[in-house]
Amino acid sequence: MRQQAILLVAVIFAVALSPAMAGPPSSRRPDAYRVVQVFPHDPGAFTQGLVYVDGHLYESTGLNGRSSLRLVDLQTGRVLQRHDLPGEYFGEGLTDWGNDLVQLTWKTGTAFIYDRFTFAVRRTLHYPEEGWGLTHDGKNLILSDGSSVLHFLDPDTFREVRRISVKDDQGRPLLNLNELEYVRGEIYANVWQTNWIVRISPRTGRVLGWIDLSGIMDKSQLTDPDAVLNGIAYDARWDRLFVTGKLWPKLFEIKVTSAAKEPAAGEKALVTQARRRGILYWCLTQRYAKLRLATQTG
Ligand SMILES: [Ca+2]
Repeated sequence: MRQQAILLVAVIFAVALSPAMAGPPSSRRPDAYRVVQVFPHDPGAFTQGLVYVDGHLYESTGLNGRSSLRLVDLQTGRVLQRHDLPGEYFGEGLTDWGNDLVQLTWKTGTAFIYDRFTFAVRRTLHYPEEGWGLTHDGKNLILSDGSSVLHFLDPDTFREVRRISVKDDQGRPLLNLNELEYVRGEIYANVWQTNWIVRISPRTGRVLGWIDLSGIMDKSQLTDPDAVLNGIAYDARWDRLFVTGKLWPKLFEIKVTSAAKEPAAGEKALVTQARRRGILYWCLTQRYAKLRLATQTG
């Protein structure tokens, strides 16, 4: 009997702590969105990083021997400027920092710092994790490593300043956080091998909402199993959000039109609790009124 009880507790713990990959990343309804414009995108670009700065679209591509840093013409998808990485490097996340661009590599622990205009390598920095996605909040660089952890780094040294663990609303770690973008005070992250972008609180790591982009790209145009959603860029000046995928022939400007209306499970419980309290308060006031009436008439 005791063994059964221990087993039951172990199962409950295992379920509670299991990574959130089986279902959607939140019990909330996904945010609604609409496609504003569709642009061409190089179907040979294994997109690992995407960033829009001062009217310029920059892209980092991966795979050994095919990794590059690119300046891309948004309207035509044409590559206007390109720097190829040596074959031992697998390009990953990309962000701007002042007049620089910072590009991660996957397993080599090397970040390349480029002059944003000439693509000349100014210096290299090193980090202990795998490099997946990269963005910044104006103060720190924010790095994903394929786990549920986001690392906040000193942009000059890559020293870790703090970290957050991203959890779904069941408290389970949300793994495979990939390409990142800092958008109006939130971190947007692609979840690798899904059609989801999650919106994360930079302070707590809580998932604030999510966008389900299933169906945005006609999958009949994709042949490679690695051709998954990956690439978020934000034009802060004109409030435009761009998304694409690895080897996708299209890049989309989308507008997230509404946050989920459906309250989360926790919020539902609060509403129910408030309603119960309201009913209890109403009953007590009715009872009090009757007692007063009885006292006065008696
Ligand atoms: Ca990005």
